[in-house]
Amino acid sequence: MGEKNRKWWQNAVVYQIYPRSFQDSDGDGCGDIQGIISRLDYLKDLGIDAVWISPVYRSPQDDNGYDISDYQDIDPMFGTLSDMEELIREADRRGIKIIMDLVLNHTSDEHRWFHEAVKGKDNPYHDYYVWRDGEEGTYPNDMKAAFGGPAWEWVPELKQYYFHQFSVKQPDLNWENPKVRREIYDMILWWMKKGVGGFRLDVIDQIAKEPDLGITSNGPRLHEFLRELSRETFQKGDLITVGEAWGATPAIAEKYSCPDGSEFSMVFQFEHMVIDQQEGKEKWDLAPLSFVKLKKCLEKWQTGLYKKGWNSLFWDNHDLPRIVSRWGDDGGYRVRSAKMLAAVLHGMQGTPYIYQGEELGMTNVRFDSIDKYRDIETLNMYRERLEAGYDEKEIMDSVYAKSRDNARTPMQWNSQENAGFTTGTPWIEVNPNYREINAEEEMKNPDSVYQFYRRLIRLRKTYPVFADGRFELLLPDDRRIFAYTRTDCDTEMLVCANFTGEPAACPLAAQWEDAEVLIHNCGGGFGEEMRPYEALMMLRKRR
Ligand code: TEU
Repeated sequence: MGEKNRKWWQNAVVYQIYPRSFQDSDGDGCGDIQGIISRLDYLKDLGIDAVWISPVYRSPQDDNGYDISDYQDIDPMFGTLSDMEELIREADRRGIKIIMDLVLNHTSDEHRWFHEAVKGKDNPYHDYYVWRDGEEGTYPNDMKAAFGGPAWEWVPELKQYYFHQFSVKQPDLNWENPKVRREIYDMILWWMKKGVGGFRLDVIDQIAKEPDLGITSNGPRLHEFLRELSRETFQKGDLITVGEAWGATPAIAEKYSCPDGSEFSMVFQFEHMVIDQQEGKEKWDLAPLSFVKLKKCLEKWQTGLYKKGWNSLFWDNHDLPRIVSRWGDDGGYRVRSAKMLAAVLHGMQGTPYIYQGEELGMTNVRFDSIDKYRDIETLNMYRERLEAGYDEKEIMDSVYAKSRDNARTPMQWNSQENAGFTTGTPWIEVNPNYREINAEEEMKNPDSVYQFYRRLIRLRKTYPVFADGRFELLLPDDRRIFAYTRTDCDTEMLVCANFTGEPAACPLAAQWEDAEVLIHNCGGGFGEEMRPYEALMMLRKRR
């Protein structure tokens, strides 16, 4: 692609903030916008270019802000609109862009539009949502909501059901209605005027649903809607846009991330994130990670989008368990395995996303009681599975492995009370390991996970091969080693990692004897046997 044609976001590293768990500034136990502002220098030090902030709009917080009741206001728990403007300004001063989270598939049932919509079938806002006539107790069909229960909710006054893919308090918007689309575009333009640098689009592949056909994602009109959305809004600026698309394949992602800019910059795909669950079942139905499958999946995405689209690179977000607990070792090899996972991810082609605390090697949490959990998805699953006769211990094992709250415990800033997150009572308990794992400690320690991420970010900015190089998977069937090369016109880079806690034979060292080591997560050289979780990156001129 070459430096000239590269878009700014193809060289960028993005950091995700889950605002309620990042930094509290006023002692109410919930993170807020002033808290984020107070930590901008930390983000600057890390070296990231943009921050994606999970929703801070006005919301009853049924799904922690993914249920929006006013897109053009800030929820008082996070601050005010003027705090938001200050954040955009202060971030800009440090060369950091702010990416807002757009939830366009649904609103809160407390949104003004929905209040109007339930007033009557002839209300102008009625058709903003998805309705079906019917009788109480007989659902239009058997579709289920993502957070449990039927996807239909009865409104007795209207003798109609409304459709909701998520909680009952998240009614789906009707994208077939051009007025809905216009309202959304105007709202986005309003945020663009405020200087935001981009958008993350929540469950965007589910907007073009066809409930009568049982279709949720990838509906027939999806890309038509997306191209209109992009033309009317994003293309009027130089933004980074990333759609959340659980249902994407590389062929679909080619459309989303087409270099002509007709849709988005890129999407989050999740194929590599469901490899440790039983096929065709729910994420709670645990299965061991198939490592070879993981490598081949990532290879498919790396080669599939090469020169045709663009990948996002991530292990973690606010919906996923912590990667070091999931595929690394959060015990004795925590530091080394967290670095290994970082190296494997950051060496690939695409825009890397770091989820708050990942750069510290933060781990999953194991609360001793379900009462300490807060997430609607976790709590609903717990209740449903208990009723269905599952063993409590088995349910808790699923919670420990996959609950979204694993990622939502407060950011660990220092070893003081509540990890420096709040002076009040945190909305969810802090992970007790904050005394060992925290930012203050890691910023001082040259061998910390934090310093490793910092160096990875700098490497990406130094060597064009990170952005441009062609990906080739080596040793595809090896059950321990994750190795690949990235090659551009004059450079060759090798990323080689032992993905396991056992020593692993690796035939590559001899071929790379003359190369320069860019980064290495343990002492000593690159040998025929890799140590547990050892990882390194090497670079050489092409012969
Ligand atoms: O998540 C989309 C989504 O499909 C999730 O329900 C996902 O399946 C689940 O979290 C996996 O455990 C997005 C947001 O990222 C999530 O936080 C919201 O709850 C959801 O949309 C609804 O807006």
